[in-house]
Amino acid sequence: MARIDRIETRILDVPTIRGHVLSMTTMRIQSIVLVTIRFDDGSVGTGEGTTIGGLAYGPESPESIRAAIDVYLAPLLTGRDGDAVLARMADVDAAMQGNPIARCAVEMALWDGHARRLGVSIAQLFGGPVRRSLPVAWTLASGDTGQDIAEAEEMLARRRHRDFKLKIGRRSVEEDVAHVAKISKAVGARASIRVDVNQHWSPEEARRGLPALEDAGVVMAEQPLAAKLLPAMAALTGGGRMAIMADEALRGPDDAFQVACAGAATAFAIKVGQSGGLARAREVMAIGRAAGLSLYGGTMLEAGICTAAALQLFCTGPEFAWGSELFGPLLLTEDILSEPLRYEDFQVHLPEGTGHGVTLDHDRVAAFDRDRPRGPTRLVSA
Ligand code: MUC
Ligand code: MG
Repeated sequence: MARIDRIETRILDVPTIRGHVLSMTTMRIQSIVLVTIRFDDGSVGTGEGTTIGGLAYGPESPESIRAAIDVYLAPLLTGRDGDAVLARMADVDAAMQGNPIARCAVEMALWDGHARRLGVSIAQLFGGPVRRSLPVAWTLASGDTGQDIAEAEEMLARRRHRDFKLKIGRRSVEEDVAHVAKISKAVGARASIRVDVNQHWSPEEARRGLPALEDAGVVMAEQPLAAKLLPAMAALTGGGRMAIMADEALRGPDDAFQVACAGAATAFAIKVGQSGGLARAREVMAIGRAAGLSLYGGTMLEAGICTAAALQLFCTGPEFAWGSELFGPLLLTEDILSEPLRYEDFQVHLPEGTGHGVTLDHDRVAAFDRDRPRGPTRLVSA
């Protein structure tokens, strides 16, 4: 048995390679909460909890994720058996409501430590991979149509991505449709075009926007309406040919069951953080599959640790008909892994090795640590 000796957290602020324009925020940095669990046999597990745009995307922020772990979960779990991952998460559930990303970060570090002690990968803990790679989409969200087209061309030429997700919902429906149509026309049959509205349309806007997007060649729309509008989402799902994907509506298996029963999606974006951990994400996958829905490996634009852990899980699951968008590390100016994940031939490849299969570059982690020691502040006199 390996007892949990210490749980440490830190927040890294890593710049993005360009502004990432979503309907609710423009990201210029990504704040990553890293969790290190040290066990009494000397082994270590690493987890990551990441959200988008502070509190703009969802109810957890980097600071709340860190506080939930430091103040509540670390004292609760310290001294307990770290190999009994599900038992530890039952302890967490008895003490904490909500906070799915904080829950996920701790669970991920426990799976990682457990798998490394056994000398296996997280995928092997979940029954073993059924595939070694997943197609990986890229989000075109510079805020400028011309720049998005240039970026798409570059990704196609490098054979890195041929599925593009366009972030819309900030401008008028008509402006967004014109933007999407230009990009879709430019790439033609060489790429698949999807959109993500991030809950920003009303049902009426969606009824105008979706047919126009369909005419422009868009094949899938992610979370066009607010997460709570399940009946209206169901009407959209039944109303057109385009696939309708649930994202923000899926905060774990209970929500997945409600969305599936309401017929409020044809596809599920599976996110490990939003689901509350890997085990719960697997349950979301099972509910989606049981309801006859297609799956997509989603992201909260996480860095390498969470991206690798999600990939470990997704590679054990049923077919992901929509592939994945596990590109988070590529949006950052610097990778925090000692060996980056491999993106080749339009796929992201499962790393070899134990645990989540990746390791941190500790120098880079220290360089981006929000609390890193800084040089003396120069006081400027008035
Ligand atoms: C989302 O809502 O899907 C995933 C890719 C991206 O660009 O933003 C995220 C969040
Ligand atoms: Mg989304």
